Amino acid sequence: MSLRNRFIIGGIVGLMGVGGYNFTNDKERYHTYRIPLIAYADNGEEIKKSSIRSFIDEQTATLKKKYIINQLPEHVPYVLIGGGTASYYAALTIRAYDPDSKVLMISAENEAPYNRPPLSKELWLHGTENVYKTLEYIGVTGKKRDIRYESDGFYLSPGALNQFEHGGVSLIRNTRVTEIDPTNKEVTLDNGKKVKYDKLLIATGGKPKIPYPFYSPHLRNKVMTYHNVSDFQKLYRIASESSSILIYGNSAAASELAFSVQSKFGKNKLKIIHVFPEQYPMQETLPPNVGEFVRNAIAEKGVIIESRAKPISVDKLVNGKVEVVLEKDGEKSKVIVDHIVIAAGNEASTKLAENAGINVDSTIGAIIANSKLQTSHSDIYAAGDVVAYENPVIGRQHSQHWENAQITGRLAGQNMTGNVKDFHHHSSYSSLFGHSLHLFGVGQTDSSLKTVSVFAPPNKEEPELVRGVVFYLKQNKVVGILLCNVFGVGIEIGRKVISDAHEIKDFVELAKLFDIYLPQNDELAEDVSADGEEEKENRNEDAANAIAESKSTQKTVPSI
Ligand SMILES: Cc1cc2nc3c(=O)[nH]c(=O)nc-3n(C[C@H](O)[C@H](O)[C@H](O)COP(=O)(O)OP(=O)(O)OC[C@H]3O[C@@H](n4cnc5c(N)ncnc54)[C@H](O)[C@@H]3O)c2cc1C
Ligand SMILES: *[C@@H]1O[C@H](CO)[C@@H](O)[C@H](O)[C@H]1NC(C)=O
Ligand SMILES: CC(=O)N[C@H]1CO[C@H](CO)[C@@H](O)[C@@H]1O
Repeated sequence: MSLRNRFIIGGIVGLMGVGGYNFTNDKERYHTYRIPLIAYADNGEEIKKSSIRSFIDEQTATLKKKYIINQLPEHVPYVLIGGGTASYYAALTIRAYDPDSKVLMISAENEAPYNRPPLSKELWLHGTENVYKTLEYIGVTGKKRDIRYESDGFYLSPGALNQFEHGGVSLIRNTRVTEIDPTNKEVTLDNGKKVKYDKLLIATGGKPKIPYPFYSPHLRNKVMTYHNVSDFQKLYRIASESSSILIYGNSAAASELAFSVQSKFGKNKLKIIHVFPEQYPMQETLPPNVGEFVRNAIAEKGVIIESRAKPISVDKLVNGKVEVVLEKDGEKSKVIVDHIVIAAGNEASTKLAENAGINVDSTIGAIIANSKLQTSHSDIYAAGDVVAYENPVIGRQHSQHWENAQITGRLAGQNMTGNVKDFHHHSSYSSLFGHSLHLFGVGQTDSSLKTVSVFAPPNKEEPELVRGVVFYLKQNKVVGILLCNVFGVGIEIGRKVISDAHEIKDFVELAKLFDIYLPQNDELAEDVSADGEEEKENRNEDAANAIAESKSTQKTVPSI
């Protein structure tokens, strides 16, 4: 490597050091970086401007990989396997319930989490000019939409995870989890690295099924499945160059693809042949009449539909085409095409779980979870296409749909945070008695405990309005707090006081944390009027406060 190249790489490293290690944001970083750069290759030749970008991309990718691997924390509280819809919504929900949490997503895919359904619809039908690269389409509202859930900047690099006090979501791409060790609570990645977790989510989705006779190594570059962005890009290229494609399978995605690809490239010379052994499209989910609607819609676009057709054999021909022998109503026929796309449903990716001893339902082919999405191992959850969970009403449920992935992802995420933070232990409640008494309790508000009360003195104008705080104690540590007519952030402060678990000597000082002293102006009036009461008069500010400990001691609180 020449000195000059080393300089360039040094520059990249330097830049990486500055911005909080947020490599995933490097698209933006290039804009600031590109300006004065002249790049030289090893042979000393200048690299032309247009190729600088790819040169840097290449160098960065190598560094990035190395750096990310080195930066991988040894332990991350929440580890999510998979970079699909279920995993994404679990990450969001974990962050919502446990705001400072650190979440690590490990995804076998190149792309950050994205919305899969448009891959067989919108991207073909309403894709923008460079949809192949941008993955953008025009939505129903006429606005440009991107299938990705978040821009790259949303995700922290794994190294940054431990540097940010308030945590975040980190994404490792192009990386598979190869093993789960539930005993040591650790996962192994395909690069050999290991990460420990407190809570683990398996959201590995499914793999496309390849039925006989299409599964054969010698057909590999002629037969493709269809599941992800790279498949979309591959098929887009193939469809733009081919004159015939056979789509095999009777899934919704198969019918959609036949319709969409024919719509997009039918005006070229492309002909789609849609083959399936059933009577009508999407027979597994649709009644016959609706199935016929689908058939008509696809046929109208010019797709040739071969229903009740069973593939017998597939062979590669010398001219690069493939020959498929079909059997239909007892008769054999040959179809010769440029390419074959299989869209015959998915098989859930349960292997990882199975190898870890997690219960899997082998008839359904899915990980078994309870109604909380918890697997047979209490710290391991599962969501999305990969899980069959107990639905209290309908029993064990296995769905391979987007909304199910979203909902189970959210539920699993929420449940995973269940016991993580003290914050959540101190549940709060409120009790209202008209406008005169609003009680808010947090923690253990049990009257058999010793209590200390700090109340504002009675107000002449409103003798009945009490305002104060009660501390519930165990060994002089506050375990519960009751707020009387104290509004605002009092409950949050209460939670903090309980979590801190300090031994308290001066309850008067402690009480000053709460808003129990009457305000100077209209503050209270605003508070209360929000609850329907109009209080505009000034109040008596002399805080000759009284404190009453349950076992008799009386103290006087200084005025404020
Ligand atoms: C073309 C197409 C069209 C669709 N259209 C619709 C539709 O219109 N309506 C609908 O409801 N549903 C539709 N679906 C189904 C829907 O997309 C899925 O139900 C949903 O994506 C499931 O989400 P998931 O997160 O469970 O799994 P996936 O989205 O499959 O994500 C799983 C992720 O895990 C990763 N992974 C797997 N194993 C590992 C490992 N060992 N280590 C690391 N990562 C791993 C995968 O790479 C992937 O990123 C469609 C699916 C496809 C393919
Ligand atoms: C996309 O899915 C195909 C199977 O349809 C698989 O072979 C390929 O590895 C996947 N690519 C990525 C980037 O996940
Ligand atoms: C927060 C939450 O829902 N936690 C639950 C997670 O699942 C276990 C097992 O069902 C429950 O005990 C928790 O209450």
